[in-house]
Amino acid sequence: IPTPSPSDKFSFGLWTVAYPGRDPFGEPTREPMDPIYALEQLASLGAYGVNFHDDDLIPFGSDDATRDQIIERWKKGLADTGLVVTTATTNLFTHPVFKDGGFTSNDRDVRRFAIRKVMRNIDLAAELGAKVYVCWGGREGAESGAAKDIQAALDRYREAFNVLGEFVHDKGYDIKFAIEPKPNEPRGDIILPTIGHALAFIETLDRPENVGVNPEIGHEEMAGLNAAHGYAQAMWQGKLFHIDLNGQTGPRYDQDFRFGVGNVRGAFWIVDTLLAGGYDGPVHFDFKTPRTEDDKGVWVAAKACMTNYLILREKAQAFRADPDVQEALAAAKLPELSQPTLSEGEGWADLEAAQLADPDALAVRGAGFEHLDQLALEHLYGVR
Ligand code: 3MF
Ligand code: MG
Ligand code: MG
Ligand code: MG
Repeated sequence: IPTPSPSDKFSFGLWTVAYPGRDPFGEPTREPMDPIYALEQLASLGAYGVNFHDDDLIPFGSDDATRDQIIERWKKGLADTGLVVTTATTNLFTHPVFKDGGFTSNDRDVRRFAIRKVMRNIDLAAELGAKVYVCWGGREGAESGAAKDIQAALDRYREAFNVLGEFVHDKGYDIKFAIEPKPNEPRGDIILPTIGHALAFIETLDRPENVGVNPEIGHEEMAGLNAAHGYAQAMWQGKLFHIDLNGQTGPRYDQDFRFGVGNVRGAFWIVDTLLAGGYDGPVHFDFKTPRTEDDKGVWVAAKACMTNYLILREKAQAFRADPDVQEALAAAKLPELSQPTLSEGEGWADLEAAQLADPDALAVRGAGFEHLDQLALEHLYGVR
């Protein structure tokens, strides 16, 4: 069984391991977790980095002196454990003030408060060396049609990112933003529900080059989408700034299982896609340990996220290196897909004049995809 090490660049949200097991139907089943204890445990398991919401570390409403004390203690914990702050983010969803959203609340005072809250935590993120600032707009949305003017809300969403982009630029911070799409939960419908919506939105911003996406496997699968395809398009557009890996079994509530469970086959293709695309950012997990587990179970689950990634990484590499697979890829014309459809120097007029292959003859050719996929499954099932 492979062992995680910091060179694998595994990172965890503080909120993931510290999740105490509260759900919409039940009280927490675990005690609140000391953030320093979380750092120590993560480091001992071989993790590389951490990611946190402002409120994960500094309770909402803390006075400045308390805040400073907490930050000093956190910095010491980081230095002692060697963990890196890869990413930071803002909680714009827990406090009741955000019940109708942060950046897109109908209430202008709430929007002003939300942007300020983000600015304050970006200052801290920069101080701690985070390179990516994640924005999950979980409360940006609606339960009913007239409640939200979506075009006006998108104007305000854009305004918020433009102001924050200006802020980061003026302060000279080396920080990029990553928008995390999600289709629903906690709102009935969330704005920027998928990777595609987010990518299109980003192009409307003042500084689109500074904004990418942080797609979560579970969120895409909640929408019935192929998460690996979404990751691939985000990389193709140079926008995969960060990732949230976890497990989900189909379109239902946001399960946040540990990575590698749920849609196992989907997880295999995610890892293969990340390797193929050369993703080199933190390999970040956003999971929740089920509330049936005690503290020991939390660390079993956290470690398993990393172990499962390493297992799938080995399998994806073995799949790509297998001569039978290479033969099957060629038979399935994968290399041909990388050839431009028109030849060098050819234009539409040449195509119009060209002698084409007979479509009926083309139509009878088998694609060979079943053989190829069976080889992948045999690697995944561990018999190759
Ligand atoms: C909710 C999420 C969030 C985001 C986090 C990062 C609380 O479904 O996935 O976790 O990942 O806010 O910004
Ligand atoms: Mg999530
Ligand atoms: Mg989730
Ligand atoms: Mg997430």
